[in-house]
Amino acid sequence: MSVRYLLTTTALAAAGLATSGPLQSQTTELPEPRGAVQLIVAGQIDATNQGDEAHLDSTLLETLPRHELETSTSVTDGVNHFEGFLMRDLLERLDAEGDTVAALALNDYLIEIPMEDFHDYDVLVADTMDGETLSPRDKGPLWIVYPRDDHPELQDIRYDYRWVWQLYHLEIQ
Ligand SMILES: Nc1nc2c(c(=O)[nH]1)N[C@H]1C(S)=C(S)[C@@H](COP(=O)(O)O)O[C@H]1N2
Ligand SMILES: [Mo]
Repeated sequence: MSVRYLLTTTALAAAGLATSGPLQSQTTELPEPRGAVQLIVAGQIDATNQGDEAHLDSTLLETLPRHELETSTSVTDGVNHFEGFLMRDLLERLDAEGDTVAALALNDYLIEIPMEDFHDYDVLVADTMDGETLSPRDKGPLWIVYPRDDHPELQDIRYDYRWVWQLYHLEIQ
């Protein structure tokens, strides 16, 4: 590969031209996944790396600011300590715009979540609980966790539905 080729593609990519066709608006840079894809985000996003979708591996997800949350859940005993990233930070990273996030799990569970949840609350996409990496056998690899102990209104069945475990696909609508 020549230096000239590299410079040209870099300049085109920087200008947002390398991947956009005539009808496509400028896309935000997002690296290609190198490891196993943990989460796919589709729909109304600007940052993409596979067609119209963002395919996110752990390396990319780890670039999002880490957050911690202590809360009880409706499916475990006592208070658990979760770590992960905020849904809000992910949606901002991908330039997502929409009213609804449809969250799909490995077991085909599907629920639509209003976008305002992620602005109103620090909703976590957790990858660890009590210091252990969440495995697909135990609510992992990703679990949507609401700060339910901090907000009484979240202690409601309407929100329990939105605690999607084994999360693997989001569609912004
Ligand atoms: N992946 C996945 N997440 C899910 C579900 C499911 O079936 N699969 N059930 C939802 C529902 S209906 C509720 S009320 C909460 C708590 O589920 P549980 O109390 O039935 O265990 O998790 C939600 N998250
Ligand atoms: Mo439920």
